[in-house]
Amino acid sequence: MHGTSAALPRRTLLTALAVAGAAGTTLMAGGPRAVAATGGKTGTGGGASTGGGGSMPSPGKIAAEIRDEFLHGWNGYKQYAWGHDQVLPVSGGSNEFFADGYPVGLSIIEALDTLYLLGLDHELAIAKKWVTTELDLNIDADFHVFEAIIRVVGGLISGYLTTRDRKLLELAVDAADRLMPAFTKSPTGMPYTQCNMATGAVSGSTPPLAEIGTNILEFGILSKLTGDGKYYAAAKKAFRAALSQRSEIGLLPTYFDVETGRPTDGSSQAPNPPVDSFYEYLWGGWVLFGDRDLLKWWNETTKAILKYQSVKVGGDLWFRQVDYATGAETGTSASELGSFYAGLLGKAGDLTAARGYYDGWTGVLDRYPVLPEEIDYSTGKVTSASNNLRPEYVNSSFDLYQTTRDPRYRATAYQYFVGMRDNLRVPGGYTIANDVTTSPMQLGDLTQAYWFSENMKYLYLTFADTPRYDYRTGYLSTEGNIFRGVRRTG
Ligand code: DMJ
Repeated sequence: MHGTSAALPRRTLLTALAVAGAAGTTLMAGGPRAVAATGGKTGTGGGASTGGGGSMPSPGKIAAEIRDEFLHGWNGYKQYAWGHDQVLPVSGGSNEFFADGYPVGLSIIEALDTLYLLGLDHELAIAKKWVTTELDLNIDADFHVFEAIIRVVGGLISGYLTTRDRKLLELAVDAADRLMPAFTKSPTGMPYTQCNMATGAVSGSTPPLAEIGTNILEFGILSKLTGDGKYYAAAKKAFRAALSQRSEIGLLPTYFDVETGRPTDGSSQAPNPPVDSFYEYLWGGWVLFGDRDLLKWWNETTKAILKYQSVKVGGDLWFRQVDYATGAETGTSASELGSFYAGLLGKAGDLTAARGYYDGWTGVLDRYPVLPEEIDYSTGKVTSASNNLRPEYVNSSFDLYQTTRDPRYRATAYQYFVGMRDNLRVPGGYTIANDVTTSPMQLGDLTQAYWFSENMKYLYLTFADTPRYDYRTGYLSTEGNIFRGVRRTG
């Protein structure tokens, strides 16, 4: 059933569907939901029911299971790929994420703060030693600016915040300084997509929104830690340049020419990639830095997205693609990467929309225990059947559990964990899947480096009650890096 076109069962209550706040109605088929599938409306103390109808261990026991599974993946990386960017856990090989032949130990950088939060201090010492003695970013190769900021700069910052080893901060500053030409050489301040880490040569002049705006958390923290405002100023200038291009109805398109500042397409794809974290960082920047411009931009753009793009399907909420100038529908696809947006909406106070969107994705999880990369929410069909070990759904589970303490978010996070463990665990760690619609699933051969920073951290923090994290004030980046809420006790 590769790329299955088998329509998902229709809900009995699939009737009138309203485009929230916009005129007109559209008929959509909702994803399926086994009755009581989110099951977590029960408590999570010993033996609560799960989405799959089984029983759920206590939170402490689940946290211990998650920690063990993290170690399983970590040990696979150590055995087969130490010092390389990513492990191929099936074949026992490795690959580099940024540039062939130029490893930066990306999985180690991504794991640093997770190792701290999970209390794996011996492993943290080994990881930190490798980074502080081996990592040299003077690399004559093009790095993807967005990825390098969220993964390398962000991983080094959270590594510093959890260990207080100043060498990690120095490395974070070094990485950011090597990437700064992408911003400073741009006539508009919107960053180029690629930057040579040794020479500062830039290329790639039409980035999407996510690549323009997903940097103010990393750069803002660096400005705070170094006292040099240039990082924050560069990030905010990029935001301002993009936001100046909003249409009269308040929406943004997806791609921009950094040299003219003008859009190169006309479709608003929020909250899907490649715009997703642009909006996440408006909200996060307000929370972390109290910048009222960012709050205003968040409020204005979110209002427009909800008005023109949200679509009610039964009790669920989805987001359609629209012409950014007119609001006319251009597509009905939903990327798993967009599922983080439920948690973001919840954190920002719109729990109705957050629940509706989360419930939509939970319906897909009930059908496919490992989420497919993309569906068409209007038909329920899977349009991309692979899974890249994605963390976004459980990112939302974590955020919504922190926000509401509703046990159903723990139950569905456990459902996600069990689905991943039952299907993507291999002797060398955890792997991506080529097709989640087959049984058994067709597996690929890669542990994404972000698995060490995101999936297992969101899961662990959802169930553990670690004294190392301040659950009240904590804030994680789009890559799951801890930027606020580190507690140095315990
Ligand atoms: C991660 O690098 C980050 O979560 C990013 O925001 C989106 N893509 C991956 C995970 O899917």
